Formats: sequence, structure tokens, C-alpha cells
Amino acid sequence: MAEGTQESGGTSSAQAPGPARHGGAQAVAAARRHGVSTMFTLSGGHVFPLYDGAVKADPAMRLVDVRHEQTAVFAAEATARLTRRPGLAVLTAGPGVTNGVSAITTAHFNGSPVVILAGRAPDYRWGSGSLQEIDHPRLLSPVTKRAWTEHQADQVGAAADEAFRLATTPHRGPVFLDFALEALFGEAAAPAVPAGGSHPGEGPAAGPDPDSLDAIGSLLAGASRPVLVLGSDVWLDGAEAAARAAAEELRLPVITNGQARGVLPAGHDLLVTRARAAAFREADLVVVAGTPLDFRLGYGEFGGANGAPRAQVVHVTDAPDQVAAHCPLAAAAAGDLAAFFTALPDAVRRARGGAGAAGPALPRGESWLPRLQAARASAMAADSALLASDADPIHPMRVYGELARLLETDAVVIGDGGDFVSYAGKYVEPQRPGGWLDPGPYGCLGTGLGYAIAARIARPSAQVVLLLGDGAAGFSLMDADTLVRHRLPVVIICGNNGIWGLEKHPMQAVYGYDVAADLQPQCRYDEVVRALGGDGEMVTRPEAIGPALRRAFGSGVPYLVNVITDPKIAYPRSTTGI
Ligand SMILES: Cc1ncc(C[n+]2csc(CCOP(=O)(O)OP(=O)(O)O)c2C)c(N)n1
Ligand SMILES: [Mg+2]
Repeated sequence: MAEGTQESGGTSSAQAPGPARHGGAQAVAAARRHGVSTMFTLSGGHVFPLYDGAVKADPAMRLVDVRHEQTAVFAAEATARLTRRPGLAVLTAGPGVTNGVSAITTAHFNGSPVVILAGRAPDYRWGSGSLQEIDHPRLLSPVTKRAWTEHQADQVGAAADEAFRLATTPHRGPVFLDFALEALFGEAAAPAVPAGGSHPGEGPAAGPDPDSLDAIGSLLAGASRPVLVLGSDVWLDGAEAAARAAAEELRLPVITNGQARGVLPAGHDLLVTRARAAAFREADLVVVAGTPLDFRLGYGEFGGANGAPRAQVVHVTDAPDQVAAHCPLAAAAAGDLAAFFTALPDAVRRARGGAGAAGPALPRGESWLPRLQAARASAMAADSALLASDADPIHPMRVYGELARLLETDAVVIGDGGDFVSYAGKYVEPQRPGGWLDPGPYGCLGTGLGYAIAARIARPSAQVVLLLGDGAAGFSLMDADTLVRHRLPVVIICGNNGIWGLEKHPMQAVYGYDVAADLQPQCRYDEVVRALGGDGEMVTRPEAIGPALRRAFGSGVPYLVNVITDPKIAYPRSTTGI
């Protein structure tokens, strides 16, 4: 279970003794109780008390002010995903909130525990047309676990506490809470605090249902070609060690995605992500844990090649409402993922004839794992030429060949873009879980700078590398200013092909021509970062990439390496996700 989670709580409250405090101070105190140490925001009068509360808290809460509200929410989301504590974004009323909607939706799709606290026009004028008067919760309800308004000054702390409790309870997700102006500015003589005490508890994690576990144990015991897929919730649920131990004990081939990349480190003998096409084509059982059976996993349809029966599918999730309903499942389990993986090897042994059964856990076809390992080796061998390509203009894979040599074990790698980031997903193999941040299934461009800001704060001594398409750069590059003002050095590698590559090539394929897909060739995004107070350079020759990256890592400032790549090269994808 993630830190900051509690099972009990609710809106019931008791009166706390002590001095009067305004709503903002109460909300900041609630955030602190849930482990929040940074508030991401962009200023607006409706939320001044939250700033006052942060500044005057003891110790003060760090305040990071950004240049677009989406960046504030993306930063809060990345904080949650990296630290496994809730992230906090504070948005001012009206446009502050609506500017955050795509990022809030991203958190919804990613199951990220984020709390958005917002300002709101005053109740006493409601309906009279005061500035930025709009009923935010009606907009936010579909993309949050809950969205509501607190109207009472003495209830602001308890409401904020409930927001954090909800966001961090599996299945996690964003929670939106706005405060009527008079509630946030108002002094509460006796602020309410949660009845359960002032600290979020680590409630008992609900383990998997024993019957479901037995059913999955039997399926694994009988499978000849099983595959285990690990997704982001394995990391968010704190199940990475248990998942690795179960996979190793059962000798299961593993494919990782999202933030589970790195649960098995690059080079681990069971890690066959690079052979995923063969694994999914030939598997007779696919166990998917901690990620939805969405387009990234073929909607949960595996196997069935050349008239063979489809693979049986097992879905394991952190909460019952996450179990896939759109595809047939041979079994499913919901609950704490660490408890599931801890219990799994015994369930398999029981299915094989008693808890004492010795020897390898699975009597499967001997050749299955070696076959996938061979497929992995040949995929990697086939790539090696392009990773070292000296083509001019630069092949985007060469960037990854150079980067791989420089990445340290604890690096945080962030992807924001189209084709350029698809290459990263394939060729950057993390050594540890929780160090990879992509936008997730909502696929929203613009996450880059927000994620990078959060990563530098969450992992102060690690390398932070942002891989940015030139198109993606347009959504958030102004927030390089935030990196500069807050002294947050990050290495930004812009894969600059001068086009919206992931749209131009598909439109060509569909229509034989393209429109609205060209950007400026060789645009100096590096000079944008220099103008904002950072540094950078443009690279047009393949042999210049490595030295430029080394300068970037050594610079100690936000640094953009603007790599001009060949626009003719399209990422060889097998699906558009539609
Ligand atoms: C907010 C948003 N707008 C539009 C899209 C559609 N889209 C997906 S990939 C892409 C192209 C990205 O171009 P770039 O960042 O330059 O990367 P490239 O594909 O060229 O490597 C676009 C426009 C999106 N995913 N998100
Ligand atoms: Mg591009």
C-alpha cells in the first residue's frame, strides 16, 4: 500500500482546540498530514489563503509557481507517481481550473493520487456574475474520484483531509475540491479535524480473495507458455519486490510497462519485454497485473495465431472496479498487489499437489523461456546497427544509443512526444522501477516540463532526462523558466524532426498527402531555454550527440540538446491505438 493511505476516516469530525485559522491554513495542515511537502500552483487571488497557509506553516511548505496550470497538475501527478505520496496542485478559480483539465484527466487515466484544491467565486454573490464564477465540480466529476465544493470555513481542513484520503485509497486517482471564497478566507474559531486523528493511517491492505488466488494458481500450474505482465500499479501499490520474487520463484517470463519498467532490471534473464510480440502471439496464459487491458495490451486478446486457441487471460488489479469487463477472463483477483504476489507461489504449489511440493514450481514446456530469450536476443542484435547509426540526417535511434551509455542506475527518464518517445519506450531499459514517466493511456502531449520539475524535486541527486518531441515542446517549454527560477537542473533532449511525426506519417499512409503536420525545420528550441536563463545547443551530426549530452549532464542548469533528426523516419508501429 502506498504511503499516506488510510482505510478509515470520512467526513465526520470533532472540534479541535487551538487558535483560529483561516481555511487556507487548515488545508495546508491537512496536506502535510498526508505527506505533502510541495504545492504546485499558478497565482490567483481566489487561492491566496492557501499560499499564506503554506508560507506560515511550520515548517513552511515549499511552493513551486509555474507558467501554466497544466504544468502544476502534471508536476503534482509526477510527484505522486515518483514518491508514492499524494501530489498537490492549487488552481485559481475559473480558467485556472479549466487549464488544468487535461492534466487532471491524465491523472485519472494513470490512477495517480493527486489532490487539486481550487478557489471559487463567493457564495454570497453566486448567480450575480462575479469574476470567474463557474461550478467546477460539474466539469471535473467525470475525471476525478470525487469533485465537490466546501462552503464552511470550519470544515475546510476536514474536507481537504477527506480529499487526500480518497485520492490515496486504491484504486488511486485525482480528487478535486474547491472552496467558496468566504470558506477559504474565513477564520474558523474551532476548525474541524478528522475524527480518526490527525495522521493518515496505514490501514490493513485487503488481500486477494483465496478462491481467486487458487484459481490463478491452478491456471499457472497448468500453463505451458505463461507470461506475466506488470504495470504501473505494481509500483504504486508498493508491490515491486513481491512481484519480482514471485516471478523469480515461478520462473515466469515477464513483460513490464509504465512505471513497472525496471521491476526486473534491464538484462534480467526473465525480462522479455523486447520479445513481447512473440510472447503475446504464442502464450497460452497471460497474467496481467496492475494495468488495464487497454489498447497497449491489445485490449486483452492474446495468442490465437495460425488457428491456435486464444491465450487464457487473468487480470489482477488493486481494486475490484478495475477488473476488465470488456473481454473474457479465465480468472481475476482484486486487492493489495503485494499480498497477491506474496501468496502466489504457494497457490501454484497447492495446485500442483500440496504445499510441500518441491522443485521448480511450474512443469511447463522446457523450451518456452529459452525461445523468448532467443527472440529477445535477436531483436536486440537487429537494433544494434541503428543505435550506432552514423546516418546524416541523424536517425533518432542514435540518440538512444548515445543516451544508454550515459544513464545511471537511478535516472528518471521522462517521455513527452510522438515517434521520438516511442523509440525511448523501446530502447531505454530502466534498472529500477518508478524511474520512467510517460503520459500513460490518455496520451496527452505537454506533460514534459511538469514531470521534469517534479522529478528533479523528488529525486534531487538522480539524473533527470526529459525526452521531448519538437511538437510536444510547444505545450510546455515556457516552463523551462520554472526550472530556471527554482534552480532545477534537468537535461532536455529535443528530438527535432520539424514535424508532428506521429501524425504526418499516418496521414500520408491514409490519404497519400498530409496537412497541418509540419513545424519549423531546425527551430532553435535550445535558444528558447537559453533566453529563459538555462543553456543548450543544437546538434546536427551524429558524432556530436554524445559530447553534447555530456555537456548537458555536467552543466548544472536546465539544458536543452536540440538534436535535428531525419523527418523521413517513422517509428515502425503495429497499431495506432485506435
Ligand atoms: C494534447 C495533444 N494534442 C494532440 C495529440 C495528437 N498527437 C499525438 S502524437 C503527435 C505528434 C507529436 O509530435 P512530436 O512531439 O514532434 O513528436 P514526433 O512524433 O515528431 O517524434 C500529436 C500531434 C496528443 N496526443 N495530445
Ligand atoms: Mg516532431
